[in-house]
Amino acid sequence: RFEGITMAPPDPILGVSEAFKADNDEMKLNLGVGAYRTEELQPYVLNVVKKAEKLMLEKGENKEYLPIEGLAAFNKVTAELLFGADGPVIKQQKVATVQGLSGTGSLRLAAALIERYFPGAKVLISSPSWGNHKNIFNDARVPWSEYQYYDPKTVGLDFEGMIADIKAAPEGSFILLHGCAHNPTGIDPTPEQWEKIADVIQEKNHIPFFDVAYQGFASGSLDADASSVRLFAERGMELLVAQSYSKNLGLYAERIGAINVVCSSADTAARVKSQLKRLARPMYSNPPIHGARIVANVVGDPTLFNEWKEEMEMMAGRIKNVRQKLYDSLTAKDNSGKDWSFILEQIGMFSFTGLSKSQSDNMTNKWHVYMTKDGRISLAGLSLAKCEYLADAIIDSYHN
Ligand code: PLP
Ligand code: TYF
Repeated sequence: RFEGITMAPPDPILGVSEAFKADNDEMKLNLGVGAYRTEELQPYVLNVVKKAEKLMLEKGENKEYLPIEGLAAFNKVTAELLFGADGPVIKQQKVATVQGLSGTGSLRLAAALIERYFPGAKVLISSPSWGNHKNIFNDARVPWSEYQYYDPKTVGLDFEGMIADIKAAPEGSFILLHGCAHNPTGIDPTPEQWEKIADVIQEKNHIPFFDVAYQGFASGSLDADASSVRLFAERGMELLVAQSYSKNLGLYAERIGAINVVCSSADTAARVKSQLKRLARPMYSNPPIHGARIVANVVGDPTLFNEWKEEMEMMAGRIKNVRQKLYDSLTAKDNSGKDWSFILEQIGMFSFTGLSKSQSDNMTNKWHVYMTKDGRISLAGLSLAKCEYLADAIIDSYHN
């Protein structure tokens, strides 16, 4: 019966951590998975999370089931954080918000909605993108194709290619966009480019579908990191937004996020929400409560909310510091004349180094630096103390 089942390949990102654990070299460095580490390279639980949990314990809250759509207080604050409490779509109640199993589960719910109500519609995914995007749409039986995004020649955005591919997609396609801090490249469109992207999407009657996994974590500002989504929402467009609190609140394992569907009216939003609940029910019945309460408590309390912003700035700041130090070290050590400034232009948790698969293999096999094979490194897993070592590894791998 089960004998015929073959071994599945490891996850290309999470599998890197397993290989890292098995390495006993003292210089080893895990730059694979995108998870924040302190300067001592230890996992970090935010102080506001500990405070919110203490409050929850003191209140003696119960563990009753949540409704299918999740915790009402969470759904309210998560949509407000995204669109702004004064955002027109919030005021007009045009947003259907359902708590999801973090970013991944929320994307999966949106994929199920597309499969059911837009049969045959295609999702366009950036090339490259977060590896799990394709898996999610494959499993939901939603057809997808790619649009040009990364230009290896400039280690920058292929804006012309991106626009051309979005234009060429069948009318009414879903265009998957990273709200900020594009994973894996760290390359985001400029505000002017976002406007042009919105123009083309509107012209073609496409539906923007944002994946927002790094709000506040990319720049340190919740509002700045939501500006792409708000630009589209303020044009009165219908759109989808999946949110995650894995990175910005460090709630990775709590699986807390949401799917937001901006509709043309409050009435439509109510109907869409009812269908999202219908899709969630047979998949997992209802979502977990702990992370939802943490988010609701942190955002709902002005003191905790301010402390959260400070901690986010601290995390974003530490990543910016290692980004700068890595650039400085590469520039000082490398005498080939290569311009490393692309590293400073990228934002968020990752840097796309431009290292090929075999060069990435050299990083791991010779230097014990664990990273994904696409040349992505997580700067969140790097300390100032290790920048020089990493620069040596990168230069050696590049020029060999
Ligand atoms: N989308 C992107 C672009 C990501 O980088 C991630 C990972 O952090 C996610 C979605 C989903 O992560 P999670 O399911 O932990 O919220
Ligand atoms: O890209 C990353 O590293 C993060 C973490 O299945 C992650 O988004 C990686 C793989 C995965 C879930 C999260």
